[in-house]
Amino acid sequence: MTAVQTLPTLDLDPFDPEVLRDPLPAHAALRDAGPLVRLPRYDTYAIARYDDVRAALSDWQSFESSAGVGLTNFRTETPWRPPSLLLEADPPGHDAPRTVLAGILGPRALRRLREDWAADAERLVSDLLAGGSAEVDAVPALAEAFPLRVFPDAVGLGRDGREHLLPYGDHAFNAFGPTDNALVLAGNADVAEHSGWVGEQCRRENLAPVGFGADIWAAADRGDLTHAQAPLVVRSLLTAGVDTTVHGIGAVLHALATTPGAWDLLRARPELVRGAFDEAVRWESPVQAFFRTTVRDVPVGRDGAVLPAGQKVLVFFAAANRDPHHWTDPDTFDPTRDPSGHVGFGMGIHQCVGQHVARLEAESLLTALLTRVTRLELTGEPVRHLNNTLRAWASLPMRLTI
Ligand code: HEM
Ligand code: OVM
Repeated sequence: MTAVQTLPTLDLDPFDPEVLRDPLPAHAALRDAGPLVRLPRYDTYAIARYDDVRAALSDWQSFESSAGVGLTNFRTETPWRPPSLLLEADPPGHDAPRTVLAGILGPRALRRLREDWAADAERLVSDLLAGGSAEVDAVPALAEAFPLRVFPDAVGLGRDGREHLLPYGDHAFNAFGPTDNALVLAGNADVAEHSGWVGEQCRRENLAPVGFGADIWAAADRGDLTHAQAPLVVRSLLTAGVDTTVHGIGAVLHALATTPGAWDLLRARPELVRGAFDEAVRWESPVQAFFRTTVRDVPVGRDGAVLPAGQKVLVFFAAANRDPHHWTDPDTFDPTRDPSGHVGFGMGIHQCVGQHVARLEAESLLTALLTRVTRLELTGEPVRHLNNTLRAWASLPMRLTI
């Protein structure tokens, strides 16, 4: 059995701006070092190999989420906001909110949105192409514009204040990192304002009578949730449902613009669109990693490494999604690949409950673009947006040729 002291150790700060700018070498180093790696910088551990990431995500009994899935340990430190009833919860408390949201955001329930979102995407694209071929920054013009057009309406938010959504989510994802890190400190300045607005929108009287928000309150009326839980479940949608899809769509647009032949292939075979989005989620992993906390000593991998009880461990979805021991040519974005088994949406009891929403948004927008745009290409250097948890683009200068 490997003693704790002999665990492979890496002097690596996963939240350093240089690592966030290009995390792939750090992920490779973590995979190569062993199944379980000590990160003394934050007195924590990391799991980065595909099989071990899946094993940890499957074992919620040993790897809890209710101590927080960021670096902050809710047992000993105060969370920046009341914990999520989904993400930062374990069974049995996790069960009711999860069952409710899984119904509201499930494939059956989303069927009534499909036609509307297809029409919304066609309008967005035809406005962009009104003057013929167009040069745009695809981040604001497409990756942000489309989710911000359809998702707040689907939740049932009012018109005013929607500009709080992206910065609120961005801060929430930064806040999973170290609380004294520059990205978190910069976000702290405005967090009260964004948080205050988000909290207000979760109240029943501020939500439209039809939408995901109203559905959550109706679940409380049926007794599937308490009325005290309803606003926090709405808050989960507003926290997890915007930046994620913006950066997921940014990732697939970047992938399609930079992979030779990919756009032509999807134009010829539109049935590949859904798989191509999931492949982009694998390739980019818009949500890079979350922590778990051990509730007992847990063996990791096959060489006897043991993670002691009560420890934070960073579980790298992104590293698992490019593990060469599992994937052929992991660094290649291949729209014909079967990416099933990727952990870009997590796995196990916390696997993304909004994944069908994300896929429908991406499919709607890509389908509209593929109908009108014959060529998609970068016209300048793409610029990264740095976040402690998200892998994101700030700017994607592109030409859309009709
Ligand atoms: C959970 C990624 C879109 C709501 C998760 C998890 C991941 C993830 C990796 C697992 C967390 C864990 O294991 O601790 C993504 C990505 C998205 C996306 C990459 C877009 C491409 C969305 C959307 C919504 C959403 C659109 C809401 C409509 C949630 C919620 C959870 C979650 C509420 C917590 C589920 C639970 O703990 O049971 N997401 N997500 N996500 N996601 Fe997403
Ligand atoms: C939540 C939540 C769920 C997934 C991701 C996330 C900020 C938040 O339930 O609040 O990131």
